[in-house]
Amino acid sequence: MALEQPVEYNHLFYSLLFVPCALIFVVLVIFVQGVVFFVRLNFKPKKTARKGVVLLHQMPPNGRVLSVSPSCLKLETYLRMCKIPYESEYGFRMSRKGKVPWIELNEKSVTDSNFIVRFLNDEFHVYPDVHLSAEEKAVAHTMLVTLEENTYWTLIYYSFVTDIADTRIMSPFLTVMPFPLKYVMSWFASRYMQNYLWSHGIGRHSSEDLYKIAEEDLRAVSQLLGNKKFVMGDNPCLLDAALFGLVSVFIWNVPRSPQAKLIRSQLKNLEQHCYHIKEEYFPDWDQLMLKHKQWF
Ligand SMILES: N[C@@H](CCC(=O)N[C@@H](CS)C(=O)NCC(=O)O)C(=O)O
Repeated sequence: MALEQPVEYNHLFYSLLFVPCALIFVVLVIFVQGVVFFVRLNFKPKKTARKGVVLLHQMPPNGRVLSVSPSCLKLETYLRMCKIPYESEYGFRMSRKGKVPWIELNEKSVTDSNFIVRFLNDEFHVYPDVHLSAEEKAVAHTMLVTLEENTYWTLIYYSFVTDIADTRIMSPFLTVMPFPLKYVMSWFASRYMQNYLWSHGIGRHSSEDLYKIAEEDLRAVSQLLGNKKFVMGDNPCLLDAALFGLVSVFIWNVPRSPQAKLIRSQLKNLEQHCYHIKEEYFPDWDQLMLKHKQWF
């Protein structure tokens, strides 16, 4: 005669079985969500570049800024400053160097905003820094490199280490992801960026020291700008585009960051400069943000 198992053993058995089954189910759901998401992302119809018109591949707007990427914003500002005809292709198709922005023009593709600027200067015979003296060019170049290769990484630190919860809300990449994929991907994004920060070196400092570095950079550029309309005088140059790209992302995209708080409280000329550039070159800023809200 078969012995019947006590009822509580059956319960325990099913409860223990439930945990791995639920885990396998969640992993499967995330996997399927990931496959569907990345297939949709890659096969999205792509605009074709028109002859003589720059096709600018860049990150999409997110309702706070026209692009969450300072280098994309810088490049778009430069295109407008120099009146170069262009169209934007929003998305996450990265260049062969694995970054945005990149451009296509007359069957050529160029990557990295600074290489793109050099290429387009020659193609369209526009030289945004032509009015600067040799010494001013040296100062502008040094400041641009400081912002892009140093201060920029403090933005990445804030967005992907200090306040990843806000990044899940504002990143145009993460916001369009379904739950729970969004949480898994934001964890990976944070790890990925922490590796970048570590390799750069800036990620090895304490957050207090790192935000101090940001403060020193921002104070220096604020000092250089002073009461002038543009950083190097009455006329804009590439540095103004780069400064706008970075400061606008700080103050409008991550307003809770220490950098944004510093700008708004003590370095008001940087905020002013931002409004200035926006008014002068982006009268359609709000319309563009609205129009491309549903980029995915
Ligand atoms: N030096 C490059 C920097 C571009 C850059 O860092 N792009 C970021 C967005 S702001 C990017 O594509 N990140 C993706 C990644 O590094 O995987 C330029 O000026 O174009």
